[in-house]
Amino acid sequence: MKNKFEAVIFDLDGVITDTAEYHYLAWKQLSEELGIPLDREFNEKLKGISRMESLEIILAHGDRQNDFTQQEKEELATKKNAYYVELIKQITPDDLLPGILAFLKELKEAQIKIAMASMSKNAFTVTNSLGVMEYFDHIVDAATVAKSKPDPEVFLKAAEAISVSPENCIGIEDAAAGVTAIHDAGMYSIGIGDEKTLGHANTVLQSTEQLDLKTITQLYQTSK
Ligand code: B16
Ligand code: MG
Repeated sequence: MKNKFEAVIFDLDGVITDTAEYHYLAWKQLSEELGIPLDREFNEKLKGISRMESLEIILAHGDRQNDFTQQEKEELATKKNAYYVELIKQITPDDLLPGILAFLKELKEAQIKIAMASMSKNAFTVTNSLGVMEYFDHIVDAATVAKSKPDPEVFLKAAEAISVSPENCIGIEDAAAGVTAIHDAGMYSIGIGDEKTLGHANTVLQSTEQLDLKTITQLYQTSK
């Protein structure tokens, strides 16, 4: 049996809070202005993907990838962010997903390190509004990450900052690209959501409510 894990590295959007929905609404508003249809199924492709890369995926989907200069693309991304920033103004501690606060408290008490690996440049603002900043030993600044998920960079940066080797970390993600990033970082992965999109995770839980120390310790220690 494996030793105990030493750290949990959380994704933000879709794991700690449901900002994934706000990202979707903001992209939908922008894409409607561009005459590109966007639905929830297509939106799955954008989860965990950086702002500029998400825009490229949407433009390609509408066959409009060659219609804009780089500067115009940057303006479009800024516009989407303005819609998003407006939506996240409503966030309060009530927007923590079920079970997350209790889980953070449990980890803290057990002296397990806690970090965040989000691609969002709004991660600090959102975490602050949720009132859980004090639980995190480190939050990776997305502006310092060169390669978006599914690249493992953001998870490796988080582990390095808290001085825990990747094999002693558990990563938690709601996005397919995020689960791939955790694997390629050499960590144990827990997917939150649908088995169909997250089947490559070591474990899939339907809801954050199922996250507790006893369960994940058992899952991690009995894994290969
Ligand atoms: P921003 P995560 C990701 O956050 C989101 O899943 C993705 O939809 C978003 O485009 C990306 O952050 C960048 O966010 O535009 O706020 O910088 O899931 O890695 O926490
Ligand atoms: Mg996410």
